[in-house]
Amino acid sequence: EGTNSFWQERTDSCTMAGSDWTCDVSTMREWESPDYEPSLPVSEKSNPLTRDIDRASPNHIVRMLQACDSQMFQEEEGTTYQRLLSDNVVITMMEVAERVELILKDPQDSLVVLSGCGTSGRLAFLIASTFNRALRQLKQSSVYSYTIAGGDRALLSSQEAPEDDPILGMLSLKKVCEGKKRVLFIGISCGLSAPFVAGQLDLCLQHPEVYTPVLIGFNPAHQARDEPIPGCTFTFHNVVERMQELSKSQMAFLINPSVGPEAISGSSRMKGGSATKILLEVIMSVAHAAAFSKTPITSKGILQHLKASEKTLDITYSQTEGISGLVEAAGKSLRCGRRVCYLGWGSPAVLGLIDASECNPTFGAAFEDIRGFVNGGYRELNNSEGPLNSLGPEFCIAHEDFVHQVLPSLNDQDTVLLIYTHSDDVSEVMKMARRVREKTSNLHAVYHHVDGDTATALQEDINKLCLSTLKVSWPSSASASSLHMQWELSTKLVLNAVSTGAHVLKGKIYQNYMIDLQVTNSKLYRRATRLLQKLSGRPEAQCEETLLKALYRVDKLTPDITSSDMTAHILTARNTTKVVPLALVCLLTGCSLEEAKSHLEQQPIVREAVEAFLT
Ligand code: S6P
Repeated sequence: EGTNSFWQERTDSCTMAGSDWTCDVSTMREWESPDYEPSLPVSEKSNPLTRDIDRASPNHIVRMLQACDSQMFQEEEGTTYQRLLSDNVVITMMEVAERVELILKDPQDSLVVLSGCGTSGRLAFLIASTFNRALRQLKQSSVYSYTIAGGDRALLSSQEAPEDDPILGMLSLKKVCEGKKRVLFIGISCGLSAPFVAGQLDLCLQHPEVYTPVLIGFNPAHQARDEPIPGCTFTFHNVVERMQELSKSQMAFLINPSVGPEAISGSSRMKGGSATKILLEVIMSVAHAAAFSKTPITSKGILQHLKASEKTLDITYSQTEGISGLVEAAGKSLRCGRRVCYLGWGSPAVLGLIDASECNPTFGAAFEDIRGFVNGGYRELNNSEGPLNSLGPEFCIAHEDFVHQVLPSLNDQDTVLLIYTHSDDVSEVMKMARRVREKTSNLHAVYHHVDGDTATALQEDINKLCLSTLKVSWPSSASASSLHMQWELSTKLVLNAVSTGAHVLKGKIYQNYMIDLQVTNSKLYRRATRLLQKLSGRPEAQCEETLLKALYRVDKLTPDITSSDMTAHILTARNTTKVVPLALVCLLTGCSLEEAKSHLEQQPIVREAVEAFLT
């Protein structure tokens, strides 16, 4: 009965698709109530704003994402959660910036290491690269380094398993810090959950004479993950508690504002990633200004930078129509099994690589579905392990690779998106636009320029070749470096909207949950079990059992399976598909795995498969 009323509820809310979507203040703040999904940390809660995103139009999808993103900058109300603009957060940002400044002024034997898993690691890389480049321009030596779970291949592809490995984290940190006497370690884990980062923080706590640990995440400290880590005596939560104690004497720092639940539940690549980028860029920018242009680090300065990021959101989302058009085009391509390509120039292009790489773990997409390419390939990326082409086609990221691997097979059903700025070589963009146009008319552009800059004849020609151009104008008063960071954040928001929206339109999302998630690490395994519980209303034990049956493709669990640990299950999950949708169909209908499978083959959109089965 529970099941039926659940599906009934879904049908009732269909009307929303035809109505105009608006959001009121109470929906914006609903997640903050202590009664709202109390067992879940903020980063895993479902966002009330996007409950019906699965049935929304492209325009509504974009407006929902805008509303979700704007939650990042909501003021603190009451004492439930500290926010990005809260005093405590700003003060800790100042303290960390002062530590960075010290290292910048005396870089000998010192290092600032940024680290994380998945998107958090990719942003660690991006930010380390940006500020090392700034140092090179000032003829200063580099002080930034990064580690990412799974190494550089994880910059471009999903490597979810190393996230569970605290020893790997610890060893990779030791390796980059060899010979250093002073290290400021910045660990990023949006959910305060990744064992890889916990292992690194633990190393720092054990060697305070060298390491000062900083943790960036978006849950309150008490919501840090408290699940035992195999082979370790500590949990993430223990590490956070130790850091809290040390933070009183500024021997450790915790920056963990809440930014509200993600638009797609748990998809921390979105707000988690954006907030990481904003926080760290503000910290590094004010530290650089203090070290090299004698601008003291003040809370006012930090707040000004944060407000500038909020403005970046406003400027980007003032183009709702244009972004919706891109979402629609990309959605159409994915729905008919065709592809979306981001072809970019300069650092915004790297955001294209990152966005594309996240579609596999987030939506179970194939690497061909959404791909990113950057002009200059690995030369532009400048990652520490160098070119990775030999690892396979998904690691081929240069425009030449696009021309050889993808261009010949393109047609009008594929969407190609050019991403460039007024500081790029527009004749190069034109050349590429012409080549693409020979194969598909479905060509679009995202173009960043500064106010007052008039379009050249060449730019007009590019616009004519494109079906649509999203022209984003930025204030000419901004410095070159802050302009680049704004372009990057803006590109991130647009592309996150495109890839998320397109997968929503493809039918990959149920309410605001990704059902077809891959169960390739412990966080995702727990999320999958919880999702099955929520959607089927069945007890946890039954849901986990059904999950395992779907994962091992058996109708009865063998003693071998039941006696294996989660690590073994996760390894098996790497080679199986549709695990959670199959389990859900079995749970809701009581059918066998074979029946569920044939059902999903006929109707790959899970919601419709189950609805068809029930009626
Ligand atoms: C999430 C993304 C994941 C996460 C990774 C790290 O959208 O696909 O790869 O970035 O799991 O998460 P966290 O919470 O440690 O930053």
